[in-house]
Amino acid sequence: MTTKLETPAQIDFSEEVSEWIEAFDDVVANDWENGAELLAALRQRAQQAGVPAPNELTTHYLNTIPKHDEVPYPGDRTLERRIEALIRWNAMAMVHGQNKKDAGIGGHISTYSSLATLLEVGFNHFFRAKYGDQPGDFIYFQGHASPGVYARAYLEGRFDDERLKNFRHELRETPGLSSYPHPWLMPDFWNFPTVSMGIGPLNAIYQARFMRYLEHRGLLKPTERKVWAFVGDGETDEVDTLGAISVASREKLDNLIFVVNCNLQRLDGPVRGNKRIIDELEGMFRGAGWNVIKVIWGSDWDALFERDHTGLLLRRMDECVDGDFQTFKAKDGAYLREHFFGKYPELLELVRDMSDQQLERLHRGGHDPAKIYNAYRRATEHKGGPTVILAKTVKGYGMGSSQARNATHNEKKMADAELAAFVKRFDIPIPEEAAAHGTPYRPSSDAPEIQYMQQRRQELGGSMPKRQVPELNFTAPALDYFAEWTGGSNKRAVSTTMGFVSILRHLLKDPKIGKLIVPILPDEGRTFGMESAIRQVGIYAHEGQKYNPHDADMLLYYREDRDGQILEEGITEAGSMASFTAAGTAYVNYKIPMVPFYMYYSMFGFQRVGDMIWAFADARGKGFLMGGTAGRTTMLGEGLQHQDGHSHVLASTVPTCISYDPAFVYELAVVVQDGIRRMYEKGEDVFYYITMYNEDYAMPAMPEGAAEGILRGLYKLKPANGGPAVAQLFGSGTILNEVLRAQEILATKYGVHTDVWSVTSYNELRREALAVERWNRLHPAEKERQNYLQKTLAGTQGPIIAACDYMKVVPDQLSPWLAPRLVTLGTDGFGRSDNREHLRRHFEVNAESIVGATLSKLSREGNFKPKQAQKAFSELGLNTEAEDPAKA
Ligand SMILES: Cc1ncc(C[n+]2csc(CCOP(=O)(O)OP(=O)(O)O)c2C)c(N)n1
Ligand SMILES: [Mg+2]
Repeated sequence: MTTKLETPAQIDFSEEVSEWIEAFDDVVANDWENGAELLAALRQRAQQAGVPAPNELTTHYLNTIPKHDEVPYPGDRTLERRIEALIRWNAMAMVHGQNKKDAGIGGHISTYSSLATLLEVGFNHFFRAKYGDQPGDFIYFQGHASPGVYARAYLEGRFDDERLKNFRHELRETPGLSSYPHPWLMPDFWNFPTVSMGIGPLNAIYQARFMRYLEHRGLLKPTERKVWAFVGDGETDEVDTLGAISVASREKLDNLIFVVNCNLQRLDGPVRGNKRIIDELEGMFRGAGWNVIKVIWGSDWDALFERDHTGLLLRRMDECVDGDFQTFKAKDGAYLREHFFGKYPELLELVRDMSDQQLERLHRGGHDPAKIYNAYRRATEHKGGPTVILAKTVKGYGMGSSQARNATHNEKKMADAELAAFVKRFDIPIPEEAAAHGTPYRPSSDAPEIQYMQQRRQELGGSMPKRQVPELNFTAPALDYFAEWTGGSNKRAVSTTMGFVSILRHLLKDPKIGKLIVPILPDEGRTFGMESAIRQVGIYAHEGQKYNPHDADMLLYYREDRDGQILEEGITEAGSMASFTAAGTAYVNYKIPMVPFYMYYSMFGFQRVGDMIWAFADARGKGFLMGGTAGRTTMLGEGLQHQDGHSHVLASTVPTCISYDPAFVYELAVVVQDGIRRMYEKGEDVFYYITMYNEDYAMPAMPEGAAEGILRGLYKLKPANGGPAVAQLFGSGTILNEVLRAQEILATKYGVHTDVWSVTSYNELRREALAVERWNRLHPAEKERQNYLQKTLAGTQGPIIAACDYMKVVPDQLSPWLAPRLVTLGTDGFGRSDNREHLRRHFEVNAESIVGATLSKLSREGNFKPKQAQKAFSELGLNTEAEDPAKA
């Protein structure tokens, strides 16, 4: 590209400096790359000479692409303007119409009104629905702009009027349109949930990275596919939005494009009233190594810049803060003349020939298709790293008196007069009366604008967004494939974590599905004993291993590889969750059924990235969350912040999350096998949460016929020996060992015989029981059905003492069907640093406490002498007057 600056430098340089500038201009005119080289050389020289030459991260408040570098707009501007106007109207009509007939149903107009042109240029010229037989670009839409996306789909003929009218009325006869992008609710339409701010951009980064991972591992054909993330400027306040931007540059993700819709406002007010958000973001993204393209001013400003030979116009812009810019758009042209141009007489002179109306219509870059097109073009052609486009827009653009007002975000209804004005301004051929009711309007399918938009989409591969799940063609390994783990550890003391890692390594070696397994770690691999897997399949590193690892001469050295299989994310649970999301939705996005296993400290899972897990479920993600170092008393020594006693409570809140708390490796193997089968062979939209412990003990072999009970959540592990059982003991996770010890003590010391049950999932037992209960409630005239719990426990005697390493509320979930038999022991309260023995005594989940609880309950029921029960507490070394651990 050669460039000749035709305008003189718009700054008052001294004569001497002007000469230098002229020389520089000549160099640039010859070849801009020489210009860049010269500048770099000058900087280096300045540094040698001790002349301060700091790297500037922000540039003037100008478009990054100068006018003379622009290419002409390839589309039909008239037809595209028409299409955009129709979409604007229908987006507004659907929100307005709903609120008119159902006040308070809500919806957002102003986000889309600022975003419309940014999306339309993409839809007409960039967003590809496929690359040959390969899936197309991925678009993360700003969630609150969904009405605009629906309105376009409506014009494309993808929805009928009824569906549009049922926006936010999903429970009516015609399925309505969901408020925001939710694949769960519209599984053939939306791909990516984005409405919880910050989650979209974060997931987009890791999506782009996962795309490269698949390519480098030879699982995906490299294409020009892009990940586009449309982000609100207010949304950049979320740590999730900016927290991982350095990942994108480090990984050289030139398949990633962020478009920040800088309408300068969030919900309550300006994003940066006293500063400029575009400058701030420019500095941050450039500092992080991104290619930054600012799209600030529309083409009509170009003429003013060309005529301004003093540099004053630029100076005036650099003087204003966002609060000013917002006010300029909330007021009229006369105000702009007086308060913006009016500051300098030369600027007033500059716009002397323009009417107030013309001034009012001076566009911002984010509303100018030509500027946007050029930015997108540059972004898609940019190599070596990610691009961010900072597009300046107006919130509530075209919405009359609501435009750029602080209250505009919540604008759902407009006054009849404003609607009429809108229809007139955008030339929508519907009567005023219909406009006031928010009537949708769609020209006939042979209208030139509709033909044009259809043709554009056809050329780009079809409509978007669109979600299509392929046939997975996946055969899960049968249970006997896991015989090594269902057969027990042969008296060797191992943990469920160790058992899992060896299962994982086995899966990784599988000739069929091995390559589909994605182990994900947030710097905890060694804690889980993953060194051998690191050596076995390597850590994914897009540049390979450029250094000689210090442990290269050891068997289990730290191996990084371009086609490494492990995603070692470093210390970022949010980033790891984003990788898990990309991998767990690859079955639909890339049509490759990847099976992710994300291993992490269970304490830093649901409570740390719970919202991302919710979005993962919404996206119909599949895979295994493996909560390691689980249990409030099993994770010894670490104390209050590490000891997890509630992740199962949180797991139960996610409808598609199936959770298990296995005690033995065979239980875990059965769950993993069934999980792979259900998710990938049967295609169920569920995912798994499995807790793993780091306590070593001998793993028994799986009892005959236990598999079904393991999966349903309960099976009898060890029946009473020496007499009929007078009580039932429930145990799960590592605490099952305490329960087994309690069974022994009760029998030998107190002559009390009990059955021991392994409860692998209280959450699943409850769900099944609730479903049966619902059926019974809805069918009072039919024979009452029994749930699995009732059927399994039928005929058992005595109280049920349930102990686990989780909060009591976990087993308490079964109270509706087990009360008054049920007594629960759990780990309510903050963690403590100590060893397991002391922790279990403190939380009253050790064998002795279980014995005490059993005798106490039996005595309350008249089946054991109360005084003897009381005595037992002291015999067992239990302090009955200790502080309640739930409050300690
Ligand atoms: C995590 C989260 N917090 C709060 C909200 C509520 N909320 C919805 S829109 C919005 C303002 C968005 O402002 P911005 O990102 O600038 O988008 P704009 O509508 O201006 O394009 C807020 C706070 C949300 N959706 N998600
Ligand atoms: Mg905003």
